[in-house]
Amino acid sequence: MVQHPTIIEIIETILGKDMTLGGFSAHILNPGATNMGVHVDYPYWTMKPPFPTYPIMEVQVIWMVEDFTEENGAPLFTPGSQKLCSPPDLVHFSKTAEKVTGKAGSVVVSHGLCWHDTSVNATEKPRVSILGNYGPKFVRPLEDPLHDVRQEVLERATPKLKQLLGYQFKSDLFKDIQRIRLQEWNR
Ligand SMILES: O=C(O)CCC(=O)C(=O)O
Repeated sequence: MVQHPTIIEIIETILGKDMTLGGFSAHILNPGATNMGVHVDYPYWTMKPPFPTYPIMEVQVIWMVEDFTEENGAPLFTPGSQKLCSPPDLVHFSKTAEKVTGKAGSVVVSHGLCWHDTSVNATEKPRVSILGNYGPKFVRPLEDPLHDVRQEVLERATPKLKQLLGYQFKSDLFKDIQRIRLQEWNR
């Protein structure tokens, strides 16, 4: 899922070809779950505003594991708020946010600076999403995507998957890359 070709094409257009995966997780809104709180995504919430317009620091992908409806906690976004480069304004958000509904298998691709929240799950069933966070390689990922990856998975991983997992930053390899770079620069 993390290397779905259409999604990768969109993200690479925004972040550049050498982006990496900052996190990949399931998000479950159980029946009765209230909204998570309006936010911008990592790493913007660690930074002091005004946030930079460029380079773009994060793109979030929300996979709808089931239908997202008006009632089951579909996310809310304020269109265009990424251009404000500011933390969310709750009053502005409450007046402008729009619920994003869709069929299972649909994907929301959002700029990390776009103000968003989840809504209330007023149904009897959990609402599940899978979240992919992609960022430029110079942003320290919140999770270590390589942590749980078994060796045999790495051995059959595509170059793109290795790149997404930050394989080049594995300490022993990283040293080799740094050494080669240094040689190239000194040539
Ligand atoms: O699960 C969702 O609908 C969105 C969650 C989200 O936006 C987040 O965790 O940043």
